[in-house]
Amino acid sequence: VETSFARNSPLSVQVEDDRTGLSLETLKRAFLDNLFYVQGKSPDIATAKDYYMALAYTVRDRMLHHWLSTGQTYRRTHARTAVYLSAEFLMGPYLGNNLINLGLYDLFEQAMEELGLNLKEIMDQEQEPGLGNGGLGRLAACYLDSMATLEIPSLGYGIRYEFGIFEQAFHDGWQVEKTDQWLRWGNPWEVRRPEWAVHVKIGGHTEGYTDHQGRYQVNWVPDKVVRGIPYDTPILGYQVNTANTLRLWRAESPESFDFDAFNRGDYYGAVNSKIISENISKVLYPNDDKLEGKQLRLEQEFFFVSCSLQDMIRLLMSEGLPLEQFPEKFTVQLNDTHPAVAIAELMRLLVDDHEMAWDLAWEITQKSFAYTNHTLLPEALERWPMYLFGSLLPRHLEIIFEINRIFLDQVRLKFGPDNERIARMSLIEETGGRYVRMANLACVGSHAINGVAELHTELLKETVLKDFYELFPEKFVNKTNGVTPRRWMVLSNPRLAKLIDQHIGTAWPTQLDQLSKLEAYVDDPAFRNEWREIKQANKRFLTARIERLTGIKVNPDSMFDVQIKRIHEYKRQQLNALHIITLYRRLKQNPDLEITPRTFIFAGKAAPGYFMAKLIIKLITAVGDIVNRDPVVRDRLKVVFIPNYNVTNSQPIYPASDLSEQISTAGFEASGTGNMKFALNGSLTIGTLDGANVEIREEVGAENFFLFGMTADEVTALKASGYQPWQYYEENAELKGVIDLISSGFFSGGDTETFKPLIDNLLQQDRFTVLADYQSYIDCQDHVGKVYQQDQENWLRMSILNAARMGKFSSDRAVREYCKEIWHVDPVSIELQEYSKMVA
Ligand code: Z16
Repeated sequence: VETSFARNSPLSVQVEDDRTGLSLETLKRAFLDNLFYVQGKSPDIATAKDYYMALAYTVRDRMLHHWLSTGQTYRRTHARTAVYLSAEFLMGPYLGNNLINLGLYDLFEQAMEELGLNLKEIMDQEQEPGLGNGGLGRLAACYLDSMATLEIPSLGYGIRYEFGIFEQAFHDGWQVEKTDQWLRWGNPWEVRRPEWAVHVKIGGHTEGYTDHQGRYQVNWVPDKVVRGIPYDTPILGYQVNTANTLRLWRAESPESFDFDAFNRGDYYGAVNSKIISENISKVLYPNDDKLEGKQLRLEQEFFFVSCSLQDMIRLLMSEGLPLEQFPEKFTVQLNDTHPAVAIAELMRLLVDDHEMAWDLAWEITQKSFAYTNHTLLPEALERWPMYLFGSLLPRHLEIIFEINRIFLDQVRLKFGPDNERIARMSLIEETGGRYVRMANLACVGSHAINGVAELHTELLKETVLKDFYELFPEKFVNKTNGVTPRRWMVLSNPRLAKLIDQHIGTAWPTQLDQLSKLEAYVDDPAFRNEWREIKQANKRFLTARIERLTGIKVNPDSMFDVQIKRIHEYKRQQLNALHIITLYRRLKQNPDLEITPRTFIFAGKAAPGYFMAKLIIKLITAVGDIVNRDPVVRDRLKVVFIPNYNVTNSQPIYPASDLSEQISTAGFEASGTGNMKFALNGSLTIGTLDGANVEIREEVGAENFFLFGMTADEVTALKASGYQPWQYYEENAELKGVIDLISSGFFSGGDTETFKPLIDNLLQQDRFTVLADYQSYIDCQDHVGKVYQQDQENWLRMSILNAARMGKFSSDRAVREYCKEIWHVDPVSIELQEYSKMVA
């Protein structure tokens, strides 16, 4: 960061409105004031991090009026509130987003420039809170942005992991993980609220007793208590006064516990019990679509759920409302089954702690919760060994048994004594080991159940939740995912946003359907030129970044063919790799072959325990090592793997992409949301009929979408008929050549062992039908290459039409649907309160 201002700028603070004023001079003074009084630095010794912190506080100071006014308004009006319960919130960096939502980006950019500083360089200093794995956590973040923008009273509750998703590096082309230390430099956006701490019980046993009215009650005697401390972050809406709250819980030990041990002279024990308690919020589990049945994970889930429900009850009572009003005050969305234990915990709080009758408590619980499912993969469905569940949550297990008893009677009433159905629907699995089934609990305890794309919701009804659909058809709804255009266009593609502003006005970021007005310019030469220029400029910018991050020089005039997402067999990065090797072999066989120059860009993390995903990464980097250096290729193909994919690193990629790879096996990607970010920024999609791809294609038009591969039904049918992947290998010479080249050790220094597990798996199992879709994919890619090379005018036209027709995929649309059809929550607009009134 430039330091010229350090020499030129005299310090002058103490101006009355320095906390909140918006003039250029005030912003500059406020920044210097925060640098001096908060960071404790004078400009001559300030580091880049100090500038970031000083700027973050300067921005935060301009959010607090919104935040306090919002809280006061919600309390005063007893606003009905949407609560988003999620184990993950993948928020991304706050500084740029808050500046955009405040409408102060340009002003701050200028203020920094006048101080000899560069806003973008300062923004680069932020360590993003990577408190999520991928789509599910990022969806939660987009929904918070949309709820605030739509002025929906809302609260996000989750866990303040000390270590978020690991940082990814490469050694010899293999992924290695490093801990994420996002809190190392402090977090200027959060406020710790110890005054609202709560206690959470864990373990122990239950005791029955008869209360003063002669009623049977249960008392839970835990063997451990942890303290949950809320950390609050304001979530600004775009160009509105609303600032909602994201409340994340940190686990600590209750003072009394440390104190007891300390008094016994057991200093080690006192400190150790503190460490054990703090473990609960220590680290995010890095699995996306696979359950790791660890005790600590169940403790995390219960911990944040219990903290959050206790907090909601406190809020309800602080407004003077009775407990019976819980479902009128709050509607609680369960982001997957991770928080589904909330159903049992609310029952416990109502029945045991507040002595409410079971039937009323159950009515309140069912009215309060709704459940979103994000996957059909059976290995992702949460089920907890019953002994583990019971040892941690003995009272909840009893409650679940009772819910189950009543529920199975209901099943019998409707379907008769169908024992197989009853076994499938029971909240307890009893075939080979006993488990608590969290999806079943979520379905029974919620009034609404949704999938995240039309196809996904239909498949849910036909497969994993079929029995529940037959029992409760009225509960099932679809809510196709969306993404926030503020972060994914305005912030990350400012040049395109400006061009759009100039042609259709500035309402589109909150009314994304207005993008359709761009269709009028699809044949306008000046507009088309600018569209192309912007894509080129974004590609040059990414090119420089790629060289900085990987040392690889790519050609910004080549097609940028991009697949960025978690590495998973069902997402089929290996199919993409087979295509690259196919093109490489063609060039080796015919060096003068006319091919479209392409840069293949990958990014994404593999779960640390997922061997096959790590091997896929190794394959891609190994292919890159060969292809990028081979003189025969003459730089016509390049393969880069951008390390440490996260929100920050993804933001410059979408705007610079030509081709978006959405190539999952049909029926396996619940929705996808990256697919939306690409198309909104003018990339064309090559994809299967999976997840939201289906709806994207419907919107942009089949002629503007590169479709390939089997449908979900065809995949099912192929497997039912006995899929034999090796037959595809034997019958397809080009595919055989590609597979044999990998097997020969060509990409592994002659070693034939490295990729053997991957190849054996493809030839023998191929659960995700890679080989069956290979030819269709290659044909489609050949077509893509031709259009890009030979029909650039048409490509540009398709690019514009894609963006123009993506209005549906705003998270604002998704949130409006949740509000109308599930939550029944209305907007509450916020007037900034006068300070004197706020004190009163
Ligand atoms: C996740 O990100 C998703 C599903 C899941 O079971 C667990 C995690 Cl961490 C993803 C889906 O794979 C993706 O298709 C979907 O778009 C996203 O959740 C948001 O719904």
